[in-house]
Amino acid sequence: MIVEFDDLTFDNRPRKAEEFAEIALKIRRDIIKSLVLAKSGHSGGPLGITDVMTVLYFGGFMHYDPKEPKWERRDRFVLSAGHLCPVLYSVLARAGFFPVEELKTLRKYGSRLQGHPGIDMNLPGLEASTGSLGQGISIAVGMALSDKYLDKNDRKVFTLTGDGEIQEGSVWEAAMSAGNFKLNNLCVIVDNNDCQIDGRVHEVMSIYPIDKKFEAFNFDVINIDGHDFSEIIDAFNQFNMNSKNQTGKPTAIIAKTFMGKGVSFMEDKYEWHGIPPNEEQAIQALKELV
Ligand SMILES: Cc1ncc(C[n+]2csc(CCOP(=O)(O)OP(=O)(O)O)c2C)c(N)n1
Repeated sequence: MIVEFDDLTFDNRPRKAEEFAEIALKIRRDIIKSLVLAKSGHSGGPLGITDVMTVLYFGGFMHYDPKEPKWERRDRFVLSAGHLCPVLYSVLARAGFFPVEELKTLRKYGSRLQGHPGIDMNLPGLEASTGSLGQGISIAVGMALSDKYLDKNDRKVFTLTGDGEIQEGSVWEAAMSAGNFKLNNLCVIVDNNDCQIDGRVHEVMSIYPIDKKFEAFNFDVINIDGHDFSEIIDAFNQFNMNSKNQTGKPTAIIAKTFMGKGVSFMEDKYEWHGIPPNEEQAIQALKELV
């Protein structure tokens, strides 16, 4: 299958809710294209969290400079659910960190875009190696601790975790630390699609109620529809306000999403957790994503 990527990039600035749809569409198309070429990888989660990632990177909520990826005042994002990397790679490329064309190399031998993110690959914009579930959130807590108490700066740290991932006990040790140390500079996003590798989260091992758990660990919790751009914008604005309150709490945004969002035959189906579309399915998906 011949797959082409245009080289359009988007800037990072406050946008009205309706302006995000075009960017999110571009990213969902990138995800399908890179996965059909890779012939392996995770489709459902990346498509489901695309709207949240689009607002985070293109709504002016994170400070970063694609021309200077290591800018010392940048905010940092840690993809704790490392298997969702097709969406992160697309977002970073569309933000201008590296050529969009490189998305063709997803999961290829020697590529900077590995099946789970590795900082040893020196991919601009990537902050941490992740993929072993339950660890990225601890890395993010460490970053937020050092920013707040050692370097005493006003940088923010964002991390994204899956709702299956939060079955890992280490997630709650990280949450306990974040609450205890009042990490108002930390934003934990939970991708609540109720799907995991082998079933519905509430059937495999229920983690509900998610909001009450984070509240119990002294988080400020915001429940949103993860496909409603206005709600996503409001949530990140709320985190921005929380982050300025030095005595405050960390923030958890619980985003209700649908796995495979945007592609009819993938939507809300956990079977799409860890497989790529074949050529026929990719053609069908790209027909729908217009
Ligand atoms: C420590 C660890 N155990 C198991 C896995 C394999 N694994 C990868 S994703 C996943 C399911 C995660 O579910 P969720 O966080 O809900 O992600 P989603 O299915 O929504 O993409 C599992 C078990 C892993 N990557 N790390």
